[in-house]
Amino acid sequence: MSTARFASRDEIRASFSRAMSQMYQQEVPLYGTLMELVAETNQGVLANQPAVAESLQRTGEIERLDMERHGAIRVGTPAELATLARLFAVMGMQPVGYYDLTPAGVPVHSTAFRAVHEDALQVSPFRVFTSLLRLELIGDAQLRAFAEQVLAKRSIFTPRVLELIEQSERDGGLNASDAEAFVQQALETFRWHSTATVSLAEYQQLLAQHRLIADVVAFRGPHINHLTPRTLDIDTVQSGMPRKGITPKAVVEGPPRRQHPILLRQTSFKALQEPITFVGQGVSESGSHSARFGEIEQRGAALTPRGRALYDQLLNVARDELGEFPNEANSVRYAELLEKTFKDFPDDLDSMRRQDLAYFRYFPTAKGIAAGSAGQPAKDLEGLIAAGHIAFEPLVYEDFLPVSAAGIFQSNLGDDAQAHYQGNSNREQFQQALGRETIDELALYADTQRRSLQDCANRLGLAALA
Ligand code: OOG
Ligand code: NI
Repeated sequence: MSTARFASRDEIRASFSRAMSQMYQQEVPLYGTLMELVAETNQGVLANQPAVAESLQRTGEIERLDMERHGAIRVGTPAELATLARLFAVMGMQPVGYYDLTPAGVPVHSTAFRAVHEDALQVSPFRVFTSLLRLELIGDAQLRAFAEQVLAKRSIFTPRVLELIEQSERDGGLNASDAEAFVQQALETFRWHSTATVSLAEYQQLLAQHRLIADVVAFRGPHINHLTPRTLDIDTVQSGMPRKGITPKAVVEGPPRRQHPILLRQTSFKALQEPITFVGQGVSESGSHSARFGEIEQRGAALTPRGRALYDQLLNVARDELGEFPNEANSVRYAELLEKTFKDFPDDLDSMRRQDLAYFRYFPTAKGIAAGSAGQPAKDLEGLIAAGHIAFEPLVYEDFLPVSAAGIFQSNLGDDAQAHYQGNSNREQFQQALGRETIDELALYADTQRRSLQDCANRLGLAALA
């Protein structure tokens, strides 16, 4: 019998996330600068806001704060997406959610690969926002055929990583040294290539169709286009960027600043122009390409379907009233409109919980545990909360927001990228390419909440808690 011990998938993911961060810091020094600014800001918040520090302590999130990040890639074919799903699965990352970006003029649909269980997220919350180019939306049939042909020729995975994926699938995991090799090999898929696979003229044709199409088709692989650390105060980072020589995008995406943050707020700095060698018929031509940028995020409470509906509604009201895309010129007014409309979203945890707007994690308090099963003053959740035997903290939103993602894409693709696509949302087609269904993110939060209630019941000596 085999006594092989497998490396934990969560540890492989943590190690991959560290390796990615190191690679990106070397490749894009401005990302390192951004990391410094985020670390300084987070330290300031922890020192000055004891309540925030306490809450992070209680949920254990303080441990994951420094390793918290997400990245993004864009792939060209269903086969590439399907193999990526298998590669991410080795690290315990599943496709969660479906995001259609075509209404915003970006010809992709996407999912986020991430860990799904709270214990796994605790070890490493690393996520990768992964987009599949919708080639069928390229209007020019000749160019579409060209793009298909170029993509068909490339292999974005090293032969060794393909072997290791198969081995992990066959054996049920990888041992420590194979896991290490896997991380090094997997990294290659996400590396930047300063040499394109097409000529400058071909690149320009692709670019004229859509900047994103050029970004996916003209290169050997799906370079990671940004990595995003998590900050506890995005407004301070946003206003601190210029001091560090970083130019932020005009507005912070997502909800306004609140006492109790919800969902996700994001901002980024513009993509860099980087030198590229294009290869034509026996000639090399110099040019440039812009794809890579830096982003920061502040994560808040995961919302229930009801909370999410309210968020979407209020965001729409603010955007309708603004009457145009948020930009440099209207950014102050946009912030005011958000502030005003979101007054209708309760900003205290008790209301958010009672009105079923957010998901929570429940904890037995020391007092509750000390009371033991005989000493519980109530058998229901509300009674136990009132008695101080159970406390709660909102669950962190682990996912993305389509309107925000579109804003991040747009700010990095340039304003000339506002295209209009007829194609409709096509989750079916995406799942077919992926080779499996995407997971419903709301079900995951509900599961975590339920498990925390069961844990409270167990530790307070009660059968169950509704
Ligand atoms: C992805 C943009 C979306 C986010 O955080 O919402 C994104 C991309 O540009 O490929 O990263
Ligand atoms: Ni991002």
